[in-house]
Amino acid sequence: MDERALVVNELLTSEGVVRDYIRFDHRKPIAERRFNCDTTAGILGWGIGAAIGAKMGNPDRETWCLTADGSANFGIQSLWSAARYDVPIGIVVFNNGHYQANRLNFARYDGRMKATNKYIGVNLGRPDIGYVQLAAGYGIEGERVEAPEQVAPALLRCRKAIHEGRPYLVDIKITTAEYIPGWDTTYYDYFSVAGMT
Ligand SMILES: Cc1ncc(C[n+]2csc(CCOP(=O)(O)OP(=O)(O)O)c2C)c(N)n1
Ligand SMILES: [Mg+2]
Repeated sequence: MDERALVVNELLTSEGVVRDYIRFDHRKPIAERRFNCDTTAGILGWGIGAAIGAKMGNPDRETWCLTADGSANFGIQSLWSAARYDVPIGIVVFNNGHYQANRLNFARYDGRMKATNKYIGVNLGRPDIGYVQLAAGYGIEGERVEAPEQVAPALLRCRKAIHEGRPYLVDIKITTAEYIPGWDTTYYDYFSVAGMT
């Protein structure tokens, strides 16, 4: 990542990655250093659009959007603007297949979901959202990563694409943060409307 990169971070439970792996030298003015764009509001779905705006305002700066999977899905149509106006941003989806922040909050609430080990509304596994296919639908290149050794080559291809002037999306399957032993993370509140007739 460039020393003056703009990092738009919509990571929720994966946010520690930004603190652990990306350096921000706060002694320098923002114009001269890497900048972490975050929100204090906790609203989701703004990340990709914000990265597009950040890049439009700073065409000379390498720009990355690090977004969680649920959050990406909330604002995925912003890819249209990236495609339409050739906005070369790197989008990295931290895809844990869950609304993990909500699962953790439900666990902390210590109510019926925790007692029954059935957490409703938080497993995003069916359908397994194809972010690469979504990007392709907007004419944006991308790839899915399912093993650790695939991460670095994928990010290098992403960086190459954005330096060549094209947006690029990397969909990385990750494990859930703060996993509690014994958790049934496969359960979800399934019903089929088609099956009701
Ligand atoms: C617009 C909006 N809708 C709903 C929420 C509630 N909410 C907070 S965290 C969260 C789950 C986020 O899931 P994901 O983006 O995949 O991140 P993870 O928790 O898995 O790290 C949701 C739905 C919100 N913050 N903003
Ligand atoms: Mg998630």
